[in-house]
Amino acid sequence: MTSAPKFVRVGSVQLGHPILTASGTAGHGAELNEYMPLRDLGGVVVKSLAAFEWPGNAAPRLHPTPLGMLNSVGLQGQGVAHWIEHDLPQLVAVNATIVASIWGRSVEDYANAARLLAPVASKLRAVEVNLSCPNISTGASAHKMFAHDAQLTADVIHASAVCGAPMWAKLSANTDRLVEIAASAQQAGADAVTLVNTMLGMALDIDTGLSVLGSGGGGGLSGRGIHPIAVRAVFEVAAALPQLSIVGVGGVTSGHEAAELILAGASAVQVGTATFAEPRAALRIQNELEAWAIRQGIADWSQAIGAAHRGGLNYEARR
Ligand code: RRO
Repeated sequence: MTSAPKFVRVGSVQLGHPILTASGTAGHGAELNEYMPLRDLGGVVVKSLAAFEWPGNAAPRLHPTPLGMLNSVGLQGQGVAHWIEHDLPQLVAVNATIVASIWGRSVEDYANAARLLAPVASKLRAVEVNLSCPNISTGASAHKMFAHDAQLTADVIHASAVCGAPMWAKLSANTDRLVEIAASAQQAGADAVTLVNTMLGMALDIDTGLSVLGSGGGGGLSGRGIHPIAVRAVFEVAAALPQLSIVGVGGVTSGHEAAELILAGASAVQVGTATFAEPRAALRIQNELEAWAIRQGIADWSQAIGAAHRGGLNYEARR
């Protein structure tokens, strides 16, 4: 085998490669194209967009941790209409495979964001419906997360269908009901689930005794430290819902971690936090994943996707 598989299927859509950028880590538009040709990636998932402009949380919004990063960006963005006018044309111009992402504070907010995207649906490969932002409210108060509730998840997916593009439901691993919630998203019409968003986390400044984040509360933990959580989430959902396509995300810093998520059952993999330290990370990881596929004699990504559930890679050949 001298060349890697040519494309991969995620639900009803086809991507040229399994590696995409993760939402919130690759700008709103084509910013990363000056570091690598975005058209060469499997896709670009843009920062979550609302039907309205939203200021986000107070600085500091990021805090490094020993094995990753905490963030409380707070969904800052200029909204879908601004994105369609200013950012989408740049992504189209560089020939990126575009996945938009939407968020809201209510089911109606999602419907509004999805409705605004509908006129440009033909330019989008999919819409990722972000049900799992850890920073939807500021302060230390408990917050509501759509992805921690199977019914709310279904309601949001139903409401978002008006976008007219295949939907990927982005879920949270901060629940013991992930399989039930993924099934609910699937039944409501999600074409795939994206597993996982950041984990709920917090760090304190021991001089002030207060949160290190400007929001005054916790944030979302990403990076290397959450990778095994993502692998397990993907593995368990793939085992329970074998017909549901999964996009894996969480602590992917090399082709090794991307391959793990694919073996666990992900059809595609997103690269997030690694991009902050290394803007070309997604392309490097894509090359490493291809090299792995060639070494393993993988002619079609379907041979690798979920192989951990079928006795491992090349199970028949090893028998
Ligand atoms: O903007 C954020 O604070 C944010 C979002 Br929308 C998300 O989905 N995950 C995250 O860690 N931060």
